[in-house]
Amino acid sequence: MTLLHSLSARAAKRATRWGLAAALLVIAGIAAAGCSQTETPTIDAVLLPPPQVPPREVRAPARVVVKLEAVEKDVEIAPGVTYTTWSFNGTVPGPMIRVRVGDQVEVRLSNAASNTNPHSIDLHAVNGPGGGAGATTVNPGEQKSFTFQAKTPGFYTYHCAAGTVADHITNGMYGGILVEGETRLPVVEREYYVGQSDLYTTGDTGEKGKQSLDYTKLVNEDPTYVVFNGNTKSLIAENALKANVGDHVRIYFTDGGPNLISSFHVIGEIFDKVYQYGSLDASAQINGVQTVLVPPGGASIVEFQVDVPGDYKLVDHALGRAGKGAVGILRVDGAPNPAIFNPLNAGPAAPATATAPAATATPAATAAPAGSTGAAPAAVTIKEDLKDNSFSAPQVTVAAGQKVTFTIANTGLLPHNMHIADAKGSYDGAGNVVSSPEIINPAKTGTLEWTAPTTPGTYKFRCDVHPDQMTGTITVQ
Ligand SMILES: [Cu+2]
Repeated sequence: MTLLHSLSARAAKRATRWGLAAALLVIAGIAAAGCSQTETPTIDAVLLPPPQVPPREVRAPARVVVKLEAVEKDVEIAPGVTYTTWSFNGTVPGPMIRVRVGDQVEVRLSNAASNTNPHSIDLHAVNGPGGGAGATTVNPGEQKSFTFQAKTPGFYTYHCAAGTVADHITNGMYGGILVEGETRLPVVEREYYVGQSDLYTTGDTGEKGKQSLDYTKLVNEDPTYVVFNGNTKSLIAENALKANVGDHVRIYFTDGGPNLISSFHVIGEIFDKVYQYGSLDASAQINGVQTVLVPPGGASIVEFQVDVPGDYKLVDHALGRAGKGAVGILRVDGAPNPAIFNPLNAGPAAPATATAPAATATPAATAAPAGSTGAAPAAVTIKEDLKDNSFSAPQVTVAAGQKVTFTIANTGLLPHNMHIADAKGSYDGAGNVVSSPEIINPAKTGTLEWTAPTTPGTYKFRCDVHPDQMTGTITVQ
């Protein structure tokens, strides 16, 4: 209307020059040109891979085009474990969609001809049959679309509703859509998007190689993996979420399921505000919450300010699931804040990266000095605890030619392993040795047999799950 008014005003000015009849012709021409199209702009939804959140926009209602593609591809869901995921736009969860109340949302779903299954989308933000599933059921090679009006503010799940539905969701076809109200959510320093889902593979947890869907486990609700953002590594090590001390963090959390209710918790934080069930109605907002329940096909928005630096774990507080992958990290950088948190038993202030004292192997009393008699030194056993995320003995000293057995206990909440590089420092080359089992789940133990080379030198080891944080060296004397 604004455009029409201003053009009309200009036309009226011209009327004083050209005469009323000419002005009326100009106005009629504007009306015939279809002014309503210029009133409601068409924009493409910004779609980003998780954990990214589309940018906050303050704008009038628009026609928002959401371009989604069903993707079927093999990905790694845990170290060394591959699985054929089905997804929206190639990520699990699919991209977060951000619209506002009053938008006409046009959802376009295409299914590549190279795919093998029909797919569809049911958005819980829709008022209409199937949430759009019927209107978007596409066979390989097809594209379909529908529009809906975003009516009720909130953060909602979307998912594929083809097949037996549960199989399409567990394979990765779910995501979240935010419908903001007239009043936008306040600006915060950090916004993240996290989805939880449960996977059911033919092999056991951690079993290497290509895995496929186990329908019996699926219907018995006996998951092999419970993960954030599609795999066990999405939010740990170099993929950790980041914030600085003082930041307000908002997490849009959706539970795709298909089966498990999430007890979402951030260890060491209290949610300052929770939008229960993802509702943006004022009545749904509660303050000071430790753990939120998020049902499959549901969502929540949590907000908290971080006061103290360190690593904060994102978990489903049904903590048996941590061993199945449901762990993420929020890494907070900044100055210590002893008024809020002050570890009194830590002794004098130490750098955050201080390592544990070197563990020196204690060989059998009769061990001969290496090289003195030509006899190999006696075998030794060295204990390594895997913590989140460090080795209890990051520096080890052994004799040349010595046989070493590492006994390894995972005392943390995350899966870890121990992997010794070869003489050239390679974790792939000849002579590298990895623990058995290759991935040691929380509360589990493993071993690693290694014979020190006869040449003195330094040998690297690491955890393959946390290669940047969990490292150590073996000095061979
Ligand atoms: Cu599907």
